[in-house]
Amino acid sequence: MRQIVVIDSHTGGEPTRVVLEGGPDLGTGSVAERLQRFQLEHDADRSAIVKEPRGSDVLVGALLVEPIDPDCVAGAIFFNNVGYLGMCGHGTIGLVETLSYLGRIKPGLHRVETSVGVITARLHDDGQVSFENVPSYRKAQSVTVPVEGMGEVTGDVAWGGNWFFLVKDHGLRLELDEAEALTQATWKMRQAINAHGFPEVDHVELFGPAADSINQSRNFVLCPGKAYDRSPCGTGTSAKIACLASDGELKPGEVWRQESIIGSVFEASYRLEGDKIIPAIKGRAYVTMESSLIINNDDPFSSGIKPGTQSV
Ligand code: PYC
Repeated sequence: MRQIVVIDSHTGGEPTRVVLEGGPDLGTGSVAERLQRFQLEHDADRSAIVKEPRGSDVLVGALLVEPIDPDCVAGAIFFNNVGYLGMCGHGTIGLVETLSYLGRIKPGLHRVETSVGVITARLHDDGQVSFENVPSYRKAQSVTVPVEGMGEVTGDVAWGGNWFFLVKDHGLRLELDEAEALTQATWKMRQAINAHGFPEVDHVELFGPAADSINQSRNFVLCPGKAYDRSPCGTGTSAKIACLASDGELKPGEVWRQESIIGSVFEASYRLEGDKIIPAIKGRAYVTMESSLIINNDDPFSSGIKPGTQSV
């Protein structure tokens, strides 16, 4: 019998489970090397921590690891119901809120080591969290792909810490009561973009008009394991910022308010470092639960419900 100590939070509705104690021992090395070890030797723990019956398809895990860089407050490996994430924006905000809840950090700047680079986050006095993401960029503009049952769909392929296919013209209504139809449509778009030269894309992001006129846009984001992001998606908003900057539609320092499918909002902007676009994302997380996961070897679902029996 093992216990894994976790703290759950949500950022704009999207849950994060930070693993404090009892997770796998990944030894030493860079966060990217330890992520590989997690994947190769301890993947059952990923599954036990985030999947049913202890979690759900929408939950993102963040395993706290010792950072190599002594200036970093923590290292973090992000993961979900089907694998590992290079970076996770809502998860970073949830992690900073969790460290603050634990009394490990105070308002100010904090550096976090991820598998794709060091992220600088600020805990604000009012509890909001902002972070500067990894350099983000558009890889391909206006890629047209044939999508089953939808005809041709055109979008951009961009990196914001994860890979996205970003689509503006889709003819779909971005409302929560359409979540099932939006999931099916974006899943087909993902298959189409993967089959047409972009196998790396594992998130699809649809854009439409904001419900609240103080925001610039609303999105729907399909995550790799077929769950949709309840938040506006930090890495997805970074990818969007990279496209807007490349199109000359957003100047450095100008604010873009991105609304999610449930109406939660991230404030985004960017600065230039040479020719690199460095997005900054601001949002708020709330701690929802402190608990210990019990992993009992007699439990047939001690490692979560396996593919084939899961809901995706
Ligand atoms: O906020 O970057 C994000 C994210 C990725 C997947 C779910 N949320």
